[in-house]
Amino acid sequence: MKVLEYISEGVKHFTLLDPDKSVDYLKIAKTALDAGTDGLLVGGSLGIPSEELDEVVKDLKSVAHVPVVLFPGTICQITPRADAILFLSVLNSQDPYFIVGAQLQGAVILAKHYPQLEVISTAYLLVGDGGAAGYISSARPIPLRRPDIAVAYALAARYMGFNAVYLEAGSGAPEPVPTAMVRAVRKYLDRVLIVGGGIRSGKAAEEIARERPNVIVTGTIAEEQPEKLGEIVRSIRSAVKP
Ligand code: 1GP
Repeated sequence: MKVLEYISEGVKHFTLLDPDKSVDYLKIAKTALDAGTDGLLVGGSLGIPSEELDEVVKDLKSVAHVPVVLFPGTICQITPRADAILFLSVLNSQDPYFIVGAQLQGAVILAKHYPQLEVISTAYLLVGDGGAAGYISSARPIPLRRPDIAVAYALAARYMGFNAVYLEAGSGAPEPVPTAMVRAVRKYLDRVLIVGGGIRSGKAAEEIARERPNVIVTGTIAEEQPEKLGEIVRSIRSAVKP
């Protein structure tokens, strides 16, 4: 099954592993897999050498029975060992490089060298704090109280043909993407919706899951309080139980 198809069904939990931050990525991944995470995202705002990324993804693939998906912060974060890549365009960046510049460089690498890698075109929208991703990509984050602006961007992404929209509060953000914003975007978006950033509790994950995004991503919690991952995964499952 293609990864896009897999994430289109239900509400899944993905664990973000940032190899630049976590030396213990394999340990974190195993904890997340034991907790029942549905997939692993690999990447971060700052790069690591591509040979290292290759090794990281190889290691993760050896333990994971779920998809391993690239979440590149730079064009160096591409390896054919992953199952898919979120081909990100930061639609609310003020710098064309992050909207289409890096993408044209990355597209050539993908087409020439790794045509087998599944590509999931993703409109990446920074919200609220925006974190390191927002800072580095020169984004003008969507204010937390303006779900209408998020909807406008999501509609633009849909009409532009993106496979997915990713609402990102930023890694370690003080608060997650507001549920009202997720609800508003879900209402208009008939594509994959991914939500992440600042989710630290089962309650926060459950509230977001009730709005039926397709993927909820947590990263920091896996590094700082891995014991909470089980609670987060269970909360998502119980929120969407028929
Ligand atoms: C993925 O950046 C997030 O979208 C991860 O955020 O580290 O705050 O969980 P946290």
